[in-house]
Amino acid sequence: MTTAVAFTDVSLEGKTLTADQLWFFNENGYIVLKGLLTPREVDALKQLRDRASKRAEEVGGSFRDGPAHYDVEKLAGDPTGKTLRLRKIQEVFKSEPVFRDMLSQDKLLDAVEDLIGPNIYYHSSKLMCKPARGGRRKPWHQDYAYWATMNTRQVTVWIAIDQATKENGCMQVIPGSHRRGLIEHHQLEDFQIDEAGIEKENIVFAEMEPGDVLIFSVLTLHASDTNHSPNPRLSAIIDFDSEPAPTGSALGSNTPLRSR
Ligand SMILES: O=C(O)CCC(=O)C(=O)O
Repeated sequence: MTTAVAFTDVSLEGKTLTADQLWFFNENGYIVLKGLLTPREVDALKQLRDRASKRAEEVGGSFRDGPAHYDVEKLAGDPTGKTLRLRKIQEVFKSEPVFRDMLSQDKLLDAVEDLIGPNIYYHSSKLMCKPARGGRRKPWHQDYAYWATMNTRQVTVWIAIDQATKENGCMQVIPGSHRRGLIEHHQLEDFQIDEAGIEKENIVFAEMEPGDVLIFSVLTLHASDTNHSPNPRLSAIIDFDSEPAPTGSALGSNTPLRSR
């Protein structure tokens, strides 16, 4: 059952970020906007996760819905080795209207416009479920490394749906790392940088409340730990481009969500 959500429940006043917020982003490569999504919107995304988890259970594993990928993982520490949990939905923007409507709202695009300019294109998206007790870690990386032929004027928008804490694997960022350019990535535990280069004292743990939004440059180094807590850590992720996708690109779009 799809829940109707009133997208007029705008909680952010004004269209654009303040001069202080823009300065902070330029300096640090990230910014946190508190309470951008309403509790009702947060709840609608939780219901999306619950519906998708049920579908994965019925299918008994990972499955596709058009261009979207519903990926399950084995529950860590489960002695039967058989318990599956929905890990993420890749390209969820293309399969779930609730996600698409919520993540292309003006209150989000207004902030994105301030960071990448008035032409905004959808690039890619995920619903990250990070299940309780074992949802896997994401090693240090820059998103740009995954699609390095594109313009670097892109941002990743990461929205906390559940509370994100150190214990359940909140996002971690290295302030100022977006100014280092693209760092070499290798296929190790994942596609990632050599983590010996991470200065632990510089890590900022982005602990967030449901509805808070973290926006970072696609060159900002980030990671998240395993979820050691008894609670899931649901988040919505969407990347926006300032230009149309190059011809033949698997990701991105040629139709702007917003243009001058
Ligand atoms: O949500 C997370 O834990 C990390 C996700 C991430 O960095 C990514 O998918 O590129």
